[in-house]
Amino acid sequence: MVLEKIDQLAREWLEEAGNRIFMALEQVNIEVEAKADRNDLVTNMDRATERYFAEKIATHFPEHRLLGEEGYGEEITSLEGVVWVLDPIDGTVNFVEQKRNFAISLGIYQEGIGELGYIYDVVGGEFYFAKRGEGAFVNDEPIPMLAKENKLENALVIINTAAMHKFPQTLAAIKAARGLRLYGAATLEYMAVATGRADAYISANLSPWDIGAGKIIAEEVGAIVTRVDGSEMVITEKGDSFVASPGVHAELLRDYFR
Ligand code: 2AM
Ligand code: CA
Repeated sequence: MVLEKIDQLAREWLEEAGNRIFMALEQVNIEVEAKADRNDLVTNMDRATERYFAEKIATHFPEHRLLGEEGYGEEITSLEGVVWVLDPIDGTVNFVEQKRNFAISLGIYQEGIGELGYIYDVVGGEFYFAKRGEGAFVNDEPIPMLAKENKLENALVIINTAAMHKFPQTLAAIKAARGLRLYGAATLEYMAVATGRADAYISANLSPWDIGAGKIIAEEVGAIVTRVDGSEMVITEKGDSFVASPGVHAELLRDYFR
């Protein structure tokens, strides 16, 4: 089965890429460049990691395509065939400023369906994985299904500043919640919801590689993933993202976003 082969190699490559990133953190020569704006950074390690995957995929699976942040893959607008959706470093600002709280993110899509998801928090030592229909895991321990009936008043919510600007009603939602948390890496914010450390994550302006793996893993434990208005989130299109446990998703949608 091709998915088994992909899984075996993806794990090897993620481990190797994680080791290289870990070693790079010890050295002083991380080269940082701003892309679109001063929050949007890229380093030599983002590029080296994506290039490493691009070469491995081309060698082992020449018919597969890569959709990656740093442009070593192809222009992709449809998810025909097998597509590797990769963010070599999600949370690059954290990588540069904190040397932690970043992750490698890889989602495997086959004919548009998310089959395998991996998020590797290299410094935190947490390896999140899900296979569609077979559950989600962190370091091989099953992640429990999310409680269905949580309420906003008991919920921690994660809402990024772009979403606060775009959706002013988020401020009232934060006030109604138990508290606000921000981590600065979309993948780890998705995993905070998947593991119940937060109940909702709302973000504007995410790209396919920010959400490709997170969606697969979060949905596998019963999280609801949509756009902020509740419509379907098509991962090939850039835009806003709203992931939450079922009760909190329904309450936020009903009272604030519809
Ligand atoms: P990145 O580190 O891979 O760029 C917080 O900034 C989160 O939003 C991170 O997951 C970051 O991913 C993502 N993000 C997406 N587009 C961004 C942009 N233009 N500037 C800053 N962060 C962005
Ligand atoms: Ca990135």
